[in-house]
Amino acid sequence: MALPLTSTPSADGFYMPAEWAAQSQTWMLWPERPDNWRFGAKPAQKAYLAVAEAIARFQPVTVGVSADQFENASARLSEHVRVVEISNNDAWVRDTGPTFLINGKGELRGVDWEFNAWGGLTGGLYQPWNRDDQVAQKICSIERIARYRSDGFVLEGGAIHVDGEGMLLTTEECLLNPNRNPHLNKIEIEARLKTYLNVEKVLWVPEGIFNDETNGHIDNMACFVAPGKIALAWTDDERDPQYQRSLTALQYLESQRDAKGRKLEVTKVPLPSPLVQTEDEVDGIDRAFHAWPRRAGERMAASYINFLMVNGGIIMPSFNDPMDEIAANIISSLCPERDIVQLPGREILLGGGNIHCITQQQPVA
Ligand code: KQY
Repeated sequence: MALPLTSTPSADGFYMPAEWAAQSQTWMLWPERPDNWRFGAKPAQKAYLAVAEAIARFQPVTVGVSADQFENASARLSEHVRVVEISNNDAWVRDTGPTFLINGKGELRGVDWEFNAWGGLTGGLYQPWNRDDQVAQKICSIERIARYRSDGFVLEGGAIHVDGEGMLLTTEECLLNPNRNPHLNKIEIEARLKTYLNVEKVLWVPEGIFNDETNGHIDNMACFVAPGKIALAWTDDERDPQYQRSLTALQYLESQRDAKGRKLEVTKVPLPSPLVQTEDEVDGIDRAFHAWPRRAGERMAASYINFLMVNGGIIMPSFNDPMDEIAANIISSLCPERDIVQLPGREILLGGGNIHCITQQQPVA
């Protein structure tokens, strides 16, 4: 086994590029656990398959699959998608896969973040998570790239966004939650982010989307769409618990400058009307002691911001809501050079995330 590097990305001149930088492929994992995905994960598998095939129209895709599901996934996915065996505890490669780094000299490396299932034994979503914690190492090994391991520092890829020009966007709600790194304060966490991702400045949005089971991942709330430009999840409904969260984020972001001194330009992207889990949906999920229980009537953290950039395109969720088209038009106006592909996002949302959470871009070195 290749041991992790003992140096750091910033010392070695490696950094995380923006999502709009050229990509060589996208990684996904295949969903199967019946205590998170209803009806034995069959509807979720269809939704993931649609995402994989949509991405494959733009660039190569690799899907990691457990041994048990290898035949099934291989038979269902088209010949445009590579299938490899990667055991896992669930299918959120944004959080369990590596964060890929480049050095501008043709080299690629990965950061293998310590993972604790979004909160470990204090609010984490399931246990064990040991296989999830090995996903990044396995992907780096398949790609034959060196990796940095962040032992002692828990992070998920969905908790960060970067502009590739020195800026990192995150939320206090997630990164300062004592269920991630209780031994570190804000300054120490910021120092780790700078070391592992080689960024100069960290933007701390106070909170993410209301009732997000990741403790407010930024990838559901706001993202860079270009240098100096941010898209932010928004509601005009002052009675919605999301309103104050989005307003505080807007006021904070509009008061900030980026690492190049640019004033940030923030565009509001409306949320769909509040979506709740139905009794039927919850009924299809296996009850299990070691998994987060789902309840009918509970609001889900639906957001159009949870989209993925691919070469020449954007793959974003729709929710069968009048805002679907409005949100797609706004994202299209922010990224006019990209084709927008909207895919039904509810089935993925039922598992606790969306398209950005189930994908991981690998940049061109
Ligand atoms: O938001 C993400 N990056 C992942 C969501 C994970 C939810 C697990 N049930």
